[in-house]
This record gives sequence, structure tokens and C-alpha cells, in this order.
Amino acid sequence: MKTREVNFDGLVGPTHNYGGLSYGNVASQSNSQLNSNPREAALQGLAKMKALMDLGFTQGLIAPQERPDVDSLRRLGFSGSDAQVIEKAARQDMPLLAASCSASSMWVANAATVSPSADTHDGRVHFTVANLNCKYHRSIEHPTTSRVLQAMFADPRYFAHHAALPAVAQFGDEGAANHTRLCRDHGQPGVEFFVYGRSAFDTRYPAPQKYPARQTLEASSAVARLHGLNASQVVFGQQNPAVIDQGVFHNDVIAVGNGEVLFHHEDAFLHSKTVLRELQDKLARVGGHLQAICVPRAEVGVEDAVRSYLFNSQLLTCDDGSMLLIVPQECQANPRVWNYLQALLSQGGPIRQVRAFDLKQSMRNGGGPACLRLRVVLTAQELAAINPAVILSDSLYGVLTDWVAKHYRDRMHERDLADPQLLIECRTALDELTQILKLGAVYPFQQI
Ligand code: SUG
Repeated sequence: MKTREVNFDGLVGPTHNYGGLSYGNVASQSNSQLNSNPREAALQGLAKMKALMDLGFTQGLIAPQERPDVDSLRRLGFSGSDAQVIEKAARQDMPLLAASCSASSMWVANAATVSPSADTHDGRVHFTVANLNCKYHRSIEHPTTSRVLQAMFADPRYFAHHAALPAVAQFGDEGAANHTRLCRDHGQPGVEFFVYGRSAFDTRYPAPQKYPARQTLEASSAVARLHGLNASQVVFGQQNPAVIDQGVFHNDVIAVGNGEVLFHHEDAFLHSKTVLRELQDKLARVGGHLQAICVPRAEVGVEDAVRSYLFNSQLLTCDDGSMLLIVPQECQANPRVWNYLQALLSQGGPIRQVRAFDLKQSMRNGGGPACLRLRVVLTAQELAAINPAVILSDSLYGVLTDWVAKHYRDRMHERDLADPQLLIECRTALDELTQILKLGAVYPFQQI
């Protein structure tokens, strides 16, 4: 069996809500305080996973996290029983309670950066969990993310896990959302493309004026070092600060790569020509030929890209070598984007098919198809070494949809977060999930 890319999607957690927590993420800010539907959100995500499985792709999933995060609230000075902690936080600092309740771990493109064994110094798959240091509600994800990933990729002969980078803004790390791998074939050595928003230590680099640049050059460099990547196979490129200021808070909102293809907006990168030339040269050294598909701003503006999430798509290689683009339905609703996609398909390039999915619940918080998945390239041996219970099958899909129907609410608003019953519901659901996915005790409430 060939080496393949496996997509592990984040399962949406029971507290999914619109907290307006992400300054710089246009959808999160503009949908703040809307009613959410956690059940529908989880089912939309599962439907995408199932559809990709039905198309013949190996599909995995990553468990959600325990929320409200009462341990974090305790660290911030709220005391008493769990119910009292929640009640005090709701009374004294509602934004903090909302941040402690976010189901943001669903966007697993931010869970970690992953380098396949073909690229690393010791021939193992390397994971560095992202510190997500730019936003408090995301910065509390990585301890549980580490435990969950280690419960999935447990065998140290094949998998190496690195702790999150130091928890300071200078090492702000957003994981795979700012990392793309280009290669001739998934099993061959590839070029790892790290896209950063700013340099923390070198003031000569430009930076956005309005919104934060979440990923630093220093963080990207540290991850490349930790993974033992050869300098001849790594490219660092800076995101265009002007597009960050238009709401492109992660590089995966403006570019996506797969195989030899880099699908990107004309305004995605600073010094675009130089970056693309370096990618082309380094890819050529490992036997590949870069195929950059540049979307001109005259056809699709940055605003359209941000609203439709055209680039937050999954670019997947089908069995016949052609590529399939998985986009959110918002692309279909935008005539400029949809016309562009129709024209792209008719050109006979590498992208031959487009499929649109309804992911509205996640999209309203700025999370499209690409945000919801973590890509892990695995050889047949490595795939055989992972925890098989996290790989989707028809029967697991059935079990999980029943599990969602049993445990998830169909409506959530900020005021519901103060209900101590929500924590009990979440723990009950996750306790059952750890058994379904055979994860062991990965959650704080399960630690003794
Ligand atoms: O970090 N939204 C997430 C969206 C992450 C998207 N991921 C990628 N582009 N890979 C974020 O901004 C909003 C939560 C809220 O407002 O309730 C949020 O966290």
C-alpha cells in the first residue's frame, strides 16, 4: 500500500458557540452572540468526513476538549466547587467564561505542525503542538491536544511528539494552518513551506498595522529545527501584512498546497516571486515540478476570498492522480468565486473536481474545510501503528452520529455557558467518547 495523506478532522465539541473571541477573524467578530447549534455543527463536520471516506480517502478524527475549562478558571483565581467556579466566572468576568467554553479545538489545522517521516532527520513522523499563543481561548488547548495526539500516534518507533513552544507572543505558533508541504509524491521527500506573519526579533520585517500576525518567523524556524528538517527542503515565506489586515489571520485563508500544486491568491505572500522561485528550485531538487495556480485579484478580490473561504479548501489527490477541491458552500454563493472555479475546471489543469460542503456552523466562526482537518502523511507501516479506533468507518460514523444526538444541545447562546449542567453534559459525553475512540484518560477530569 502506498504512502498516503490522512486527514484527521476535529470533531466539534458540545459547547460550540459564537463568542466573538478572535479579533482579526472577520467571521468570529461579525457573528458574535448569534445562537449556535452544537449538534448541527458536529453533524456537518461528520458528514464531510463521511463523504470523503465514501470517496475512498482514509479519514480520521480528533476528539474535542473538556469545556468549560474549569482548571484554567481556577488558575485565574476562581475557586470553590466546579459549579461555583463557573457561577463566579459568569458573574465577575463573562468574557473569560466564554473563552473557557470555546469549542475552538475543532479547528485542528491549528492543533500541530506535522512533518512526515520522509522529511525528518530520524525517519519518524514529527508533531509539534501549537501554543496558539495569540488568543487566550486557543492557548489553553495544547495540553489536552498533546495527550490526544499521543493517544492516537503512540508508538515511539514511528512518532515523535514535541511540546508546545514557549508561551510568549514572540513564539506565537498556529500549527499547520501556516505550513504546507509540496512534493512529487506523498511518500517522497518534500519541501516544507512555513509561512509566518512577522518576525518577533528582527524589526526590519514589516508587520500588519491593524490585526495581529499570529505566527512568527522564530516559531516557524523552531518547529523546522525540532523536526530535523534539512535546510535544502525548507522554505520560509512571509505572509503579506496587508492581507492579514483584511482578515487573513492564517495563511490557509489565502493559500493551500498539495503534491506539486500551490493554489494561492495573487496577494498572499510578500516578495511572492522570490518565494515561489525558491519553492520551485527546492522542489526540483527532490524531483518535483512546482505548479503554482495564482488567483488574480482582478478575478477574486481578497475580500471575496475571506468571505467565501475559497482557499480554506482541501486539495486532495484522487487515485487517478487528479485533484479534488473541497470548498465550503459559501464559495457557491459567491458568483465571482464560483465563476472562477468553473473557469479553473475547464482549463484542464491539475484540479479536476470541486465539491461544496455545508459547514455553516463552523464557518460562522471562521473555520472552513481546511481549518477542520490536520493532515498527516503516513506510510502503510505508520498507518498500521496508529490507534485504529480513530479511523472513520461506516459503523464508527453511525456510533458517532448517535453519540452526538444523545449528548449535544441544538441551541447555545452565551447565557447558556453559565449553566453548570453544561460541564456535566460535556464530561459525560467525553467519557463515553474516550471509550469509543479508545483514547484512555486524556481529559483533565479523568486524571487522578
Ligand atoms: O482561531 N475561530 C478560530 C478559527 C480557526 C480557523 N483555523 C484555520 N484557519 N486553520 C480562530 O480564530 C472563534 C471562536 C469564537 O469567536 O467563538 C475562533 O476561535
